[in-house]
Amino acid sequence: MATTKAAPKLVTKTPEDKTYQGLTRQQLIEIYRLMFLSRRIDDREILLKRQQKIFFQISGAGHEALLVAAGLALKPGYDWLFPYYRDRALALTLGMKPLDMFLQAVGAADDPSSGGRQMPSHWSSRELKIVTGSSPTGSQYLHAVGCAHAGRYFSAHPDAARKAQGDYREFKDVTFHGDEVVYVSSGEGTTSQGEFWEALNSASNLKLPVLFVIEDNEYAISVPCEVQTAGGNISRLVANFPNFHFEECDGTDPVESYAAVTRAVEHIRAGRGPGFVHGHVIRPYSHSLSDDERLYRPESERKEEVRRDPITRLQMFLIREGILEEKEITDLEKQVDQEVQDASDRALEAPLPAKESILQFIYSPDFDPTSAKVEVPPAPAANSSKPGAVAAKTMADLITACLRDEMRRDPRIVVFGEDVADCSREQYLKEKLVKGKGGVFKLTAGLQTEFGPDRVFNSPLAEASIVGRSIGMAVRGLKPVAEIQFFDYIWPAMHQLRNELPLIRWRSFNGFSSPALIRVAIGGYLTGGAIYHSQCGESIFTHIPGLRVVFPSNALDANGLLRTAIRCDDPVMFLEHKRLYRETYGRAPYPGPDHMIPFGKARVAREGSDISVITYGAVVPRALQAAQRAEREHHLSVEVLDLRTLSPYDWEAIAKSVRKTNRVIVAYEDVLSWGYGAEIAARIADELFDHLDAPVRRVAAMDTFCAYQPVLEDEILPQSDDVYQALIKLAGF
Ligand SMILES: Cc1ncc(C[n+]2csc(CCOP(=O)(O)OP(=O)(O)O)c2C)c(N)n1
Repeated sequence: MATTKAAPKLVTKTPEDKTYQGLTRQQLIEIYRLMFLSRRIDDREILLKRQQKIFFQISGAGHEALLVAAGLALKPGYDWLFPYYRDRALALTLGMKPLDMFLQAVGAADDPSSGGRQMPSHWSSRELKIVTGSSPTGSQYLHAVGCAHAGRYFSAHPDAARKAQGDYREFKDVTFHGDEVVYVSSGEGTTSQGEFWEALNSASNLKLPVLFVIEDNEYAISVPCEVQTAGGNISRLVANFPNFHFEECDGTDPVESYAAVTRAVEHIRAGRGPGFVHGHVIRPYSHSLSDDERLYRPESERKEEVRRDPITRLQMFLIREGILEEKEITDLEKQVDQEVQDASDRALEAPLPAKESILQFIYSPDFDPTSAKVEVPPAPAANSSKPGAVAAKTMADLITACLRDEMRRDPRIVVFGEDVADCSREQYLKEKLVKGKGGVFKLTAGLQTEFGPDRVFNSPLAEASIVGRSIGMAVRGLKPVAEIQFFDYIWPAMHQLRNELPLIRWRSFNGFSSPALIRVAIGGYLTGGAIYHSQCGESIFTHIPGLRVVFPSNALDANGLLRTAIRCDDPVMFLEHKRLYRETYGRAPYPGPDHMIPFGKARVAREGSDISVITYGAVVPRALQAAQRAEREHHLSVEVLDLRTLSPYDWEAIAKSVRKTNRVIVAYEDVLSWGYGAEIAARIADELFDHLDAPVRRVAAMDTFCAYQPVLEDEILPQSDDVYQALIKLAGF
């Protein structure tokens, strides 16, 4: 049998100046180096995890080609990025160092992304404008939209970027470029999240410069793409969004990916709208080290995938094109291996975070809204005691007045939410065909007319989007004053409110912050408000570190606290009781444009010496009525303490009052069990036990929902009479 001798391998050197979709030979070598580096960091982390030297691992394996291509198409430190956990190769291409990654993997103090607080692959870098990412899938999409919106805003209003003293602006550097791109990515499984669609909708509608990158490895842990996505291909579903440039490419091929991303980026930089790149990639390792894909993927499928491995494919391409020889590839790989080894060795030696650092950066280290320095009393005219000298204004009036005054003072404030604009179809206003709406409670009426549609605008009916976009805006230095129309409908935004807004600063170790303000109309006593227009639930939010929660009971407090909330450097939830908006109780004259009340300072609404009632919101006037009656009928001297802010709350004032009266009721509108009063009552019992002459009592709503029929509503919600009865009982204990 004749043996056929293998023909000698012919390596035809390509001309040095040949390019591949604009990529030079040198760039292709660099692409290979970055892809290989990314893979090797994954491999090393896997080893370290098996040795129990790190505690979690999730890889970017199989996604490298698409991501290096994306990194090359973007400008480091110029464009903004909201990547997800598989984007290691992107982060490396932009300039993040292997050491930075290993420092996060071991949870070192010097982990630049989070100071040892976040799992590996949760990238963050202020210099590179890689905004701190979280573990929930998809929430980053809305941040990217808000971020792009802010960039657009600052380009149109460059004066707003200026620094100013005395509020959050002192601590926020604003940078922007007219042609910047905001990158955001996820796997194909995450496109099932509503927030993804909300983001596409707004980016499309507003023609925002967002680059959406979908890294489709066909699996979300064990769930394949045809289960996630109707028809199995996300590109087909999104194709009708206007203003987009769409690309679908082989994400294991860096040249094809680079061409696709570059075309999308060109479209975005030219201001024509967002881009969408759907790259088909592979996932050669299981989802994470906690997953074993052999349980749901047969050998045949996994083998087939190996053929598409972007690293081996590019290796072969470089050889075939005569760009590198095998020996040169081996040398390059050795260098990478050494770099990875050195970086991981250094990280393993790195000091761990000090336990004393745990509470750092829950709140702004720069602006303390609880400081007495924040206090500005009402202007003298407002304090005039002459009856009728200054007209008394409602809480609604003074909230609007504060918004208007602050918007005049600070061009970074934008007001948005459902129905908050005067009229989205501006020509109707201009032609004076309509008067304008300005909020379902009319608190933002006239603001669009005065400040224009860039600063006051309606959002789609999507609460997660309102909060998520606010986060992205506030990260960039805007001050979103967003409105949630009814507390009852805050729940679609819960994820953003619990897992994102209050965490941006802490999880990035002060790398980023998001001092957005969320105004929320809350509460019952509406006579017919029923289940879905009467809810309270403030304790759910006071349970979240990092979020300031304010709940004023009267016009003057609402004005002074809202101003502090706006100027503050932390995220704030500002709860406005609907029933108090136009109540006769608690009206006050306009206090001028600078009235500020520090957070965490209660107000003694009524002095007394026999019993303390600790309360807030709409229960304040009810408690005052009960106190007057108890005094009239039983000569009881009741002190009523209005907390004003619920997180932080004024423990000193509570303790002072309880030490004086030795008997205390905590009264609140929400359902009794697990409510805000539980914490206050527990702390009083714990720390003031020696000062108590009777058990701590709570007065609150029944443990049910608020019914429509007023007879039922009255029974369910705590009334003045309930507080009165509790006072009498407690006095007799
Ligand atoms: C909101 C949310 N739900 C569930 C999870 C748990 N989880 C983490 S990753 C993941 C799958 C994501 O799949 P895909 O978006 O396709 O990205 P891939 O991991 O495949 O790159 C799931 C379900 C999560 N992190 N967040």
